[in-house]
Amino acid sequence: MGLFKNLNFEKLKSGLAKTRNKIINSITETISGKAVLDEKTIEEIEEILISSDIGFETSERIIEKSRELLKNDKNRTSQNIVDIIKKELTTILYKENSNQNNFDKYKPYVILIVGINGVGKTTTVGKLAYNFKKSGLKVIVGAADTFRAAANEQLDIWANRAEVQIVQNKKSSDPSSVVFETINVAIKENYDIVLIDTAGRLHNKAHLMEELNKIKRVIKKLISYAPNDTLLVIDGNTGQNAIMQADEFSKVTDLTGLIITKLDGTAKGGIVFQIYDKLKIPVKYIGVGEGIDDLQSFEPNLFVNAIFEN
Ligand SMILES: Nc1nc2c(ncn2[C@@H]2O[C@H](COP(=O)(O)OP(=O)(O)OP(=O)(O)O)[C@@H](O)[C@H]2O)c(=O)[nH]1
Ligand SMILES: [Mg+2]
Repeated sequence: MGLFKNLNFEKLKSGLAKTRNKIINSITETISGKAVLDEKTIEEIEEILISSDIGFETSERIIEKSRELLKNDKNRTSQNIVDIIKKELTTILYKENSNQNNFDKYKPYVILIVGINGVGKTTTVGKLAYNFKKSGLKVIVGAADTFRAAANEQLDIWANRAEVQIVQNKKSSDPSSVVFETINVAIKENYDIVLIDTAGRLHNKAHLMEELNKIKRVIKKLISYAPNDTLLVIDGNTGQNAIMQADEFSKVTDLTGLIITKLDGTAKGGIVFQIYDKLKIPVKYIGVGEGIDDLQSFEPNLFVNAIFEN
């Protein structure tokens, strides 16, 4: 059973165009024509990094590191500083790179998708289902968003597009009962992957957060090792607030990874570095468009290259 890897460098590059423009093009403009970098230029670069949502502390550290390495004038060339920034950003992403899934060890492999309202959970479930199906796996999705009336219909459309099975219970207002049914079908009918879509919930609403734990308990009752993954979906446009969302969800449930969506529409893609640096939770997938094929596996090197390469 193979882990799906959806990687398309050109699509990633075009998806990250706004972020690239914000980070690298600004830096390139600042240093262009300067054979040797003075202190003022380095400070300007620091400001660019901070304003790209990489985060204050992370940016400070990168600049400190740069200063250290650029001690003598011979090294203070424009290309050198770009190389250093690139290397530092890559290192941040590799520090927490536990992007190993054991899809082949667990059957069914259960993935619970959580997050606040409107971040792209349902869309991402559709995209994931499509990718897993395409890589030859038997996929079932559970419509556990019983909160919004149109949620069932929306997931149904995605399940059709991805050509996978869906379990929904239009009469029940209890997400746990839909989850129970989905897992049961998955066990009986030998599914490889179970994807559970949940309702958007604000992290400061205690009863909604508690509901997540109930869903998890129900899953565990049927399959003791599951859920294998609890993935928090974050809208890439969110900026600083993304850190808070991840913090709050972590308090009530063990997150195994993040999915950052809508990176195509934002210049704030630098948030991925801040998230890694502060939260130490790996990013598993990123969304770079609304289409079914617009979810990519997160590969640190590729991500950094897509931002740096013109
Ligand atoms: N541009 C872009 N749009 C996206 C991406 N992912 C999701 N969207 C859009 O974001 C909007 C919300 O997506 P949903 O999947 O409904 O979000 P949700 O988290 O399920 O929303 P609730 O269930 O209401 O909490 C839709 O218009 C999606 O098309 C992405 O990677 N890029
Ligand atoms: Mg939804």
